[in-house]
Amino acid sequence: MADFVSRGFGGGRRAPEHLAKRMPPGQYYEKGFPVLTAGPTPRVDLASWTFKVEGKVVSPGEWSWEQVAGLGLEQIPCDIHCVTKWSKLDTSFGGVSLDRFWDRVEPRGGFAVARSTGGYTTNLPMEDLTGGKAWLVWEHEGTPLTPDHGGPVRLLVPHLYLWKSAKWISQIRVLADDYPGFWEANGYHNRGDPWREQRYWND
Ligand SMILES: Nc1nc2c(c(=O)[nH]1)N[C@H]1C(S)=C(S)[C@@H](COP(=O)(O)O)O[C@H]1N2
Ligand SMILES: [Mo]
Repeated sequence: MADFVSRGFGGGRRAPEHLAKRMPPGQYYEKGFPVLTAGPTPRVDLASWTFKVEGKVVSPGEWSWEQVAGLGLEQIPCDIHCVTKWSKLDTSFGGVSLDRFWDRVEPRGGFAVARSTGGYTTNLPMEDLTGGKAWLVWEHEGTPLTPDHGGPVRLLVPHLYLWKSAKWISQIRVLADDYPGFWEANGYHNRGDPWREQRYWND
């Protein structure tokens, strides 16, 4: 089916029929990659950037860019869903599973807060960050992640709304208790499962 046939009028764009089952409720089909950032895009210098994993872990870790990139480059085909209602299907990122970091630090808490250069935070249960469901990524569709999309390195948790995928990530802190991040403290749902339409705190 040609693209124009599936484009509705009045804003709500529908996915091509063969992709319809991959659209969570209330989402529209977006072919572009919109930018959504609260505040300015920070400059991250890879030479001094590090990724830290701290908190309730057996051995805290800090990795330089060379060390992160040295863990390998996995291609991650996925669909992404923004709480502002766009979904981008059949896209891909390149990066490394967070499981590689968990193997080294041995987490001992059930929750985590991801923190970005610039101060953005988002909270997730460890269940959503383990078992091949979350990555540090630095490529999008085969090219380096641009600064507006969180480059050089961002978190990717595609099974949850995209506000959980912290751009310009610098740290993950493992915790015994759950503490809301930036949007979660400002009315967004604590977990953010797009298939359950967990957009706002009372959804
Ligand atoms: N550091 C940081 N990460 C962030 C944000 C932000 O403002 N700062 N916005 C979040 C939100 S609300 C969304 S929808 C996605 C948007 O990612 P994109 O701009 O690459 O589409 O990034 C998330 N990660
Ligand atoms: Mo968002």
